[in-house]
Amino acid sequence: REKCDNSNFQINRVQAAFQASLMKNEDILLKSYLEGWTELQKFIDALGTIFGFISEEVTSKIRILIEHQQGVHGKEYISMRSMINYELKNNVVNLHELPRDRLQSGCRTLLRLHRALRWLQLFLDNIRTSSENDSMSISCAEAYEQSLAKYHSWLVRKAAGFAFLALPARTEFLQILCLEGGKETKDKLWSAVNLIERVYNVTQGMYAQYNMLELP
Ligand code: 1PW
Repeated sequence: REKCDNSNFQINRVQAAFQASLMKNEDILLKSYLEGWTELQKFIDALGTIFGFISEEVTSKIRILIEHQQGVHGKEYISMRSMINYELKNNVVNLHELPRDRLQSGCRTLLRLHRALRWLQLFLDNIRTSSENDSMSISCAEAYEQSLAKYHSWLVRKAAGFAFLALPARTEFLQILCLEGGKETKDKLWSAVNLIERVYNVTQGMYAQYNMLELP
């Protein structure tokens, strides 16, 4: 049995970070958003080395955004809206073709995390409503089909499909994630899922407003 301490994934911390990321004016604080993702990454890492390519992809996207935040224009990367305004005004965003710059735009990078966040939201919700004999592989695959899969190439979809097959049965799965199966866990998942959905909707609204939902 896994030892669960402060270094493990904690759904409470996901909830706290995304809560803190919601600003008053329909905007998202990037620092807290990335903290939420860092905690979600512990979730992904707990699932084993076969999820390594997914974890690395998340690391690389988070790193790009942090690099922008620490760069000379860092103060423009405080919130999602300030980032979008800055990058659009200064032609940082490539609207028509795949970026060739070493440091890709914050906008297209965050859009990838945003799409993946829907997957996690749906998967966490599937975990919440699951019962004893439900397959976590199927829960995960269903969430993926409903969200991120449509943005991925055939090869990535295949690789993801193989990784999902390696997910353990529910009891072990919950232990690995340091989640008890009871009502308390379900309540925590419920509030985290709701918060993620609110953050997702604010982000989605902003990208729609700036017509950037399809950024290459
Ligand atoms: C079971 C846990 C579920 C957590 C899923 C959250 C992370 C999803 C990351 C999937 C990564 C798959 C491999 C990379 C794909 C990239 O091509 C793709 N990135 C994402 C995050 O979808 C698109 O990024 P790109 O190639 O346009 O820079």
